[in-house]
Amino acid sequence: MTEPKESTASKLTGDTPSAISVIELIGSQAIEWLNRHWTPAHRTKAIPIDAIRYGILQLPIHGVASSKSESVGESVVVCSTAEDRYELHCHGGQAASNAILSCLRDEGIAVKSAIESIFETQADRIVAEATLELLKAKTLRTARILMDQKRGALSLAMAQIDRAIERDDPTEALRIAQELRSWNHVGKHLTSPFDVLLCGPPNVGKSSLLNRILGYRRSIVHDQAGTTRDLLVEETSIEGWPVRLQDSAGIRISGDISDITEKLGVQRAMEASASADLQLILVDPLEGWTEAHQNLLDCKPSQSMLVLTKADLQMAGLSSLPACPCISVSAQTGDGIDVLLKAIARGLVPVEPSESQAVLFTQRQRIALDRQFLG
Ligand SMILES: Nc1nc2c(ncn2[C@@H]2O[C@H](COP(=O)(O)OP(=O)(O)OP(=O)(O)O)[C@@H](O)[C@H]2O)c(=O)[nH]1
Ligand SMILES: [Mg+2]
Repeated sequence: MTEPKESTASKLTGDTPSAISVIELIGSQAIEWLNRHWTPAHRTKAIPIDAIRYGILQLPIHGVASSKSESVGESVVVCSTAEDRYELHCHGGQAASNAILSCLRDEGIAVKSAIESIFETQADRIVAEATLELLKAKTLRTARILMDQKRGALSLAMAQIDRAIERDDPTEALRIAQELRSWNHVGKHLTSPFDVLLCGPPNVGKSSLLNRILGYRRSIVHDQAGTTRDLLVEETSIEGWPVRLQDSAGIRISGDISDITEKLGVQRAMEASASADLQLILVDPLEGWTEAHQNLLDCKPSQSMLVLTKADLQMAGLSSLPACPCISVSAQTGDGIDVLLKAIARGLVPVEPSESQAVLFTQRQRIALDRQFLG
């Protein structure tokens, strides 16, 4: 005889104050507990699957109440989402959810964190991982891709690889794996941002452009060269992709630099250039293309974009620029900023995964796939 599975409860919503908290109750004890404590506004106590019922939950003030006067009533909406599975929607303050959870705990229902509960109740590990990552998604665009994985796109692709290996068809298995890997540059950034660096010589307008993209004055702007000394980092989203935008110290050829703070700032900027997913090399048309620009481009030729700044000053166009995507902007008027944002998005993700496209989205999944093809 198999042991009956323990009944569990977990709070699905976070701990910050909100209008509503949601507690999930799973297992055979759930309905027994509801019948003891919950009085529906309807005459019937039945809660069919997918139905939504309003009622009052009578909770003990301290421990188990022996009379109604030692208990408090909480308005709760109960939904049954599957057999022996219920959601309780109560008031959002800590008091209501804590009272419900401690009553459940006192009456033998195991209270678990939402994460523990997701992994215990979801047989498909990838779907459980997608549920977790979805909680961290900051944009609709990335949430849409994770939602596809939660609905089974990646699990299906992994099952197809397993079946191909079983029927001794390594070519097909490898084809599916290569297709999956071709989306890794997107999958790695569904919850952690792309690094986009603004770099170039002093005074080209890096800080002004950062402020214009963010929409507020995050960085100090001044006509004195060498205003920004340290790396300044701010998270935002560009065309629905999460981005860590970095403003850097103006880069000059190190032989010209005597100030130690400036030297360290330039060093940081060069390190950031090496690790950036995309660098925007800013060029002031009045100053033109310099050796410092060339050094930055040489560091990352395929992940660089040139940005001609101060377009409002209407200086003569530059003729001797390297062959590289180039956009003209004015941080002062905003001209060209929309075009630049679209170009950044295209530079980071040239093609977006189509609907239901399988995408590996955790390090564990990428390693697991690689291991399948070792040996
Ligand atoms: N007319 C005009 N001036 C601009 C524009 N962008 C920046 N500037 C001016 O250029 C000067 C330098 O701007 P910053 O944004 O501080 O330049 P930076 O590249 O961050 O400079 P450092 O931090 O010193 O390396 C300031 O006087 C800005 O007002 C622009 O689009 N149009
Ligand atoms: Mg600056």
